[in-house]
Amino acid sequence: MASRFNALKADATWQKVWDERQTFKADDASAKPRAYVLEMFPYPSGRIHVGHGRNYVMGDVLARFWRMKGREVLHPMGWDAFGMPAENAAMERGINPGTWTRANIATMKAQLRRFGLAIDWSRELATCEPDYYGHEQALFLDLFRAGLVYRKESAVNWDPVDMTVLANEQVIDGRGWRSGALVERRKLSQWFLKITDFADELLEGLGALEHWPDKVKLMQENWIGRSRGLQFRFDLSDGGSVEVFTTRPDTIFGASFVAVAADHPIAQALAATDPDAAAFVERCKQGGTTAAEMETQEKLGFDTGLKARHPLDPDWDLPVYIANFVLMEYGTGAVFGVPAHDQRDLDFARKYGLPVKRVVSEGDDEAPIFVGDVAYTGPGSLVNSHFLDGMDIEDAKRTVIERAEGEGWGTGSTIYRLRDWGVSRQRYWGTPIPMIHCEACGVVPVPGDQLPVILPEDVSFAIPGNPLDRHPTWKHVACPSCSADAVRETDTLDTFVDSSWYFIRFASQPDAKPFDRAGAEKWLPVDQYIGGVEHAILHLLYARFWTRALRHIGMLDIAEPFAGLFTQGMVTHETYKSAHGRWLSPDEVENGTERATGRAVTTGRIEKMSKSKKNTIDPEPIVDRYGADAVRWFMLSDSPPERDLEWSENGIEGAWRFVQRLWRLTQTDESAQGEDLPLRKLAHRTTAGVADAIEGLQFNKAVALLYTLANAIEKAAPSRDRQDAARTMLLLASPMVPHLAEEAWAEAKNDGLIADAAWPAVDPALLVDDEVTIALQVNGKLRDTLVLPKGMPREAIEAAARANAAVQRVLAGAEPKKVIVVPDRLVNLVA
Ligand code: ANZ
Ligand code: ZN
Repeated sequence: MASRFNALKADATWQKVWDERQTFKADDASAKPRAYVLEMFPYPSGRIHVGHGRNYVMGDVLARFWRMKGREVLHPMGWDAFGMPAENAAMERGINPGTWTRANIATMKAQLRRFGLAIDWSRELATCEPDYYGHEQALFLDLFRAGLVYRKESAVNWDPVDMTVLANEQVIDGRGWRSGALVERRKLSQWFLKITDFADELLEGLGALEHWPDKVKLMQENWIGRSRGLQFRFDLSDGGSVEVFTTRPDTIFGASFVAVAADHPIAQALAATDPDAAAFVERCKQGGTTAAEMETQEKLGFDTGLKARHPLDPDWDLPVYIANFVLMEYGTGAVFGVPAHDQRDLDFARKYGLPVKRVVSEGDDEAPIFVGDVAYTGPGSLVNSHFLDGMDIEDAKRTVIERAEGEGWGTGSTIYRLRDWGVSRQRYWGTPIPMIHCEACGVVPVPGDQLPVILPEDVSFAIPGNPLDRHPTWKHVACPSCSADAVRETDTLDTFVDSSWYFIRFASQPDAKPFDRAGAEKWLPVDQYIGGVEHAILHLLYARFWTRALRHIGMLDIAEPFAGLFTQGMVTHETYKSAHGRWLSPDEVENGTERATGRAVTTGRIEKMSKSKKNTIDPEPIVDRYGADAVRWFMLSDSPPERDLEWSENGIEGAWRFVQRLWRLTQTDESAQGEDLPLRKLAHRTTAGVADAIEGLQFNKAVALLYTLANAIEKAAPSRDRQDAARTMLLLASPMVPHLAEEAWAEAKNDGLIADAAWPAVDPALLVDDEVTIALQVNGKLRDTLVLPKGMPREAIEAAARANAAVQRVLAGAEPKKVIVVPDRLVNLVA
């Protein structure tokens, strides 16, 4: 019997055994109840850091637990393998993106395997391989045929120096991240998916997602941003009119100006004849396209000279401006400004000296002239508003909408912040969009039998721009419909498309089609999805949309892809800077000095591990030193999983000591006899508690329960119950420390693997507390408590109360006039 647990040896042994026996292969044909556990698949950026590790270990514990509970578990892994970093590596270091990506996958897979994860590797997929993205192209064309894909002009961020389109995150303070050049907005024809058709469904579907965090549902709700309001028309002094949308029709008498977006037809028409207007419109094009950026920009306007007639007062004219804070893409691209009750409008009005009239008041101040620079956006009643005066905001909204509809100048309407999903990316390393441009026929989809459209990998990044455009042969094809010379679409799909259906492909992966409907429906929805909160909006929304779109076209009858969602915290670490202000990695620092130079180091904030701050920790050397189980245990034990975990070497050492202790405790004396009821009860309670904790993803709680059980076993004298408790503890700990568990299981001469063992049964009788604490009162005042067996008869309880020393002292020999007994709760002696 080994006295010390040799973790490295056990890791290697059991990982090999699980592999050879295909222990974690999910059986599609199984009759057991199913469970699908999924962590968001990683981007193969280079190496795994411990933050990734924590994510996969959490899912792993749940997957192993559900197997032990008798479920057929699907727990797959793959690679979100397209994306910009591969192109950056190609540009910076001349490495081919495919080569770089595949090498990273190999490295990261080997690293992940060291954790001993219970993964069905037979279903591994990488989105950069034609056997994945080819099916994606087929699905894209299915959606196209169903009318859910269309093409339109849309603005992109254009870097005039690098001659390339930039993603929003590549625009930093309005400049290209590489060139530093001021970014321009340009219009390009791009492909869109009609996610807005599903806006109501996606919003209302959130209601059914009971096992999702509220904060994520709220973020999705805000992103979809359904607003109800009034769309109405102002007649203009030039005989035309302008439509505006407002969510605050109640404030209509507080209007001070009308403003249109720079790309609104009115602005465009004026710019065509007025050079000053043209210059202003041009100026509005600078800067990024994000709403956040537009929000923070200084408010700027250009007076068009036009006047807008107030719909409720023929004698009231409002000036019409072109303004940089009005977005063409939202509502009608035109607004009326109410400075007293909207901050942007107030900033604008103060800048251009426009009237600011109060129309909503919460208190006594009903003065029409609004002072100060903070708009009032709270509740209240209407003032200075003719027939609306005295109404609350909701009444006033309803009244104005009714009036507008009655008089025919407006209609109540609902608009959404959600925009259709632009999926075209002017990038190389992505799924080619399966479309062909023919001069005669226009845009022609690639016929199904010509899929996949394979991304050529013999490309060069020596010159800026998209290598697909420059490839000598790739884009030149015959038009599928007229056979004339035509060219392929050179844009690729947003990588969020790749991650919108990978969980379906994991569930079913035939060669000839994206998935088999019945096969996929067996596993879906994912029972527990685990990932970072940074994906709370886009990825989850797109995957929900894609799933609903497939249902809409009859390919899959699943409404929501992820029944349960858990967003885990980040792993954090201190940051360090050298005397020269360079970031240093934790390995480069020792006792507050830089290892290489001996110079003092500045210790910075504790931050989320990231490559840019060099504060990442590579788990591999740690696993080499302590074994996988200690690392797993630490990741699970230290803080609630939804919170951040600060990585520390001490924490790992503590975990390693506990693993050794567990090992000693499971080496029990086989011949021990005798009972230990309290320990037996604790073991059953712990079994129930750990199961609840794992199912609720409260791993730190499960760990705490196991510590308590371990302590009790350590203190207990040898007995049959102690031996059973140790065996129970091993089973309960096995999802977390699976290598140790297998080793101890085998040493104890059990048949089979502990990974295949059943979760211990709980005897409910042993869970009930059969002792109760009874309050002892004299004249209603608490004097002591009694611990008695549950369900004692009244007389016995009363006798015990009378015999209590504290009670006797207070009574001082007096006979109580009355004794009130509430069985199992309290005794009150009234003297
Ligand atoms: C008058 C008004 C008065 C407004 C007031 C707000 C407060 P949400 O709720 O986010 O949907 N708006 C409408 N279209 C716009 C566009 N294309 N670009 C910029 N702003 C636009 O926002 C709706 C409100 O945002 C609308 O209601 C409109 O301003 C503005 F006290 O109309 B409001
Ligand atoms: Zn043609």
